[in-house]
Amino acid sequence: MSNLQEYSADNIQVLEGLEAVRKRPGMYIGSTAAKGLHHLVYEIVDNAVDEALMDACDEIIVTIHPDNSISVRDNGRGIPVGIQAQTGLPAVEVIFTVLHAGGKFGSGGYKVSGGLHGVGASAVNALSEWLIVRVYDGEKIHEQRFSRGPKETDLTIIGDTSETGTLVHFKPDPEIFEELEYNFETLKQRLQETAFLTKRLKIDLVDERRDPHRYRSYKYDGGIKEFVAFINKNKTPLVEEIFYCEARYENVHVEIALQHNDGFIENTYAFVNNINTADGGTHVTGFRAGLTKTVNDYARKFKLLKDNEKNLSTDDVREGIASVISIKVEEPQFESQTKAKLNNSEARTAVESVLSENLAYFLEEHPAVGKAIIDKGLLAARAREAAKKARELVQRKSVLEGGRLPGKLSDCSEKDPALCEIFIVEGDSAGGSAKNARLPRTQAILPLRGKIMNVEKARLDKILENKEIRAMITAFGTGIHEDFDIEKLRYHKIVIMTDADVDGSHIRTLLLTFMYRFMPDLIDDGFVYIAQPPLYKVEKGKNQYYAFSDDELRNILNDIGREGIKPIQRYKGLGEMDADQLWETTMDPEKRMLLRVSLDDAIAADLLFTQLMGDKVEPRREFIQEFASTVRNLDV
Ligand code: 1YM
Repeated sequence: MSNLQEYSADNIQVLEGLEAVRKRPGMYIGSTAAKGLHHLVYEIVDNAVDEALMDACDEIIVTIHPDNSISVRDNGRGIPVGIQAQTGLPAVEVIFTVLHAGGKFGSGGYKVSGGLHGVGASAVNALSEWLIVRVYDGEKIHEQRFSRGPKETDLTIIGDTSETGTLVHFKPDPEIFEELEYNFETLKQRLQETAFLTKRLKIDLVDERRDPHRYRSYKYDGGIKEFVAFINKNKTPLVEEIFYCEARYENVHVEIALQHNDGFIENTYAFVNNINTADGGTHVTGFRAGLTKTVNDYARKFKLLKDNEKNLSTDDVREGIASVISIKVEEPQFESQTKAKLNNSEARTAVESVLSENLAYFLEEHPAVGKAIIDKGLLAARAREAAKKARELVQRKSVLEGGRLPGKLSDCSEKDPALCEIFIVEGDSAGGSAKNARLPRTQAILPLRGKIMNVEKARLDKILENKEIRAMITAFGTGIHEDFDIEKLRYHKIVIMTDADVDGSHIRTLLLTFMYRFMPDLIDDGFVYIAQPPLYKVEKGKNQYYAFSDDELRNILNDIGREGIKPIQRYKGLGEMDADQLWETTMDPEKRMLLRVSLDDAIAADLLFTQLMGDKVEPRREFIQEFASTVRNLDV
């Protein structure tokens, strides 16, 4: 009797727990938009990855079904089906109906703390219209079904099997989520990252919504060493060897891989229990300290730094580095709710010690690598000195000139930045049309001549000598890098207006790279837009129609018929439009379409920019396709 009472009391608690998740989904999975929708998948996959980390599973298959339900199958031991003494229920039922703080359950080891929030399988169940779990125990298949949390069936044997593992199939609840469609690219990226971080684990992604189905399969025997090779894929590595180490220091498991390339940008990705810590933290601090100290010690020991030369700075030794730091700790502490920054102080010591010891050894074994890193660091130190002078010069100049604006800028008269827009226009002739077309009170025009330089391929001092770049920096008013101040932004819409051809898209990309590298907050805060000039003009009688895509052209022609229309005009460049046309189609705030540029996934963006700036064509094409999906449609 008392058992029964306890049982029903537990049961009530269970339902209250799941009800709480449904009432405040945002608290458990961050959002009910696309981000939260994808998060459900990561929660389930992370349980399977935990099984792989215990060496009990080596394959995970994720399937997007035609109804946008998701199934995740692993070949591990299978979630236990035995009755749990505490609750009198099968363990698997408890896993899916009891809210576990931090997803802690089962025995020891480092668990990947489920993506952002680590609330586990029960939260996914609570937020699913239905969920089915199947456990393969090598003899029987056990199945249990749930609906919006509570079970619909008891755990039942539905057949025989020789396999082991777990299958979870769920459909996100339309009562909860605003967005129900899974994005293949988003899942692909995350699963590839997970595969890099869990060496030897094979992860397959199948998209059944398309005919033929789309497949991706990731398996990296080299783990994060292959991650570094991937980051440097389209760059030129300084040396062939990639440094890699793996060790346990007290209770912290540390893995580090790195390789320098001939570029100037640092690409360091840091993970704690497979969570991407975009804002760094103690592990990254330890990495920097260990790297700088080891490289300088090596340089002194082998007389690669002269006695009268200063030590290389941490910035100098990290120029052009691609590195991945992956640590596992039992109780990660994060500075914020978003888990972007690690706080555990033992992580700093662990990473610094493991890196110093192993890198010192590696450099002695590979003197060519040591020499290349130090030569590059010395160049970086010199360039940094020069850049500092160049920057001071730029700043002093703008003060001397009384903050004078670039000569080519046709500024607007309005002083409130929230109302001001600046159009960055390719070429003087288009600049002329735009100048005649604009609203002089709120719209400013900055024409750029020809191509701006590729900021990934030059050092700061050279970049700041470039006229087009200086004109933009002065016009925006914000300064760059550490001097950047968004409060000084003079226009709340920065609109890139380039031709709809290959050159136009190249210039657009260069402009975006420049902004991303020098003023990332401009993009992050949503101030950067891309104008959408039309591709075609169709005229019939007195009516004019503009088409912004081939599809639209087809629709227009279908609607109005082909009879009596004038020859269709294809605009190759902005310069072919007169001021009225440009105003009407592209600049008039009442009618135009603008795309807002958003880079919410920093790691993805960074990899993409890296790909883009390589010398190979194929990754560039991939980039342009993928980038298109990070540019959100926005009517303004
Ligand atoms: C598709 C999702 O959840 N796999 C999975 C989960 C578990 C185990 C194996 C497992 C863990 C342990 C022992 C243990 C979980 N078990 C539990 C609990 N795939 C997926 N595969 N035996 C099996 O941690 O000791 C929670 S998750 F708590 F029941 F053991």
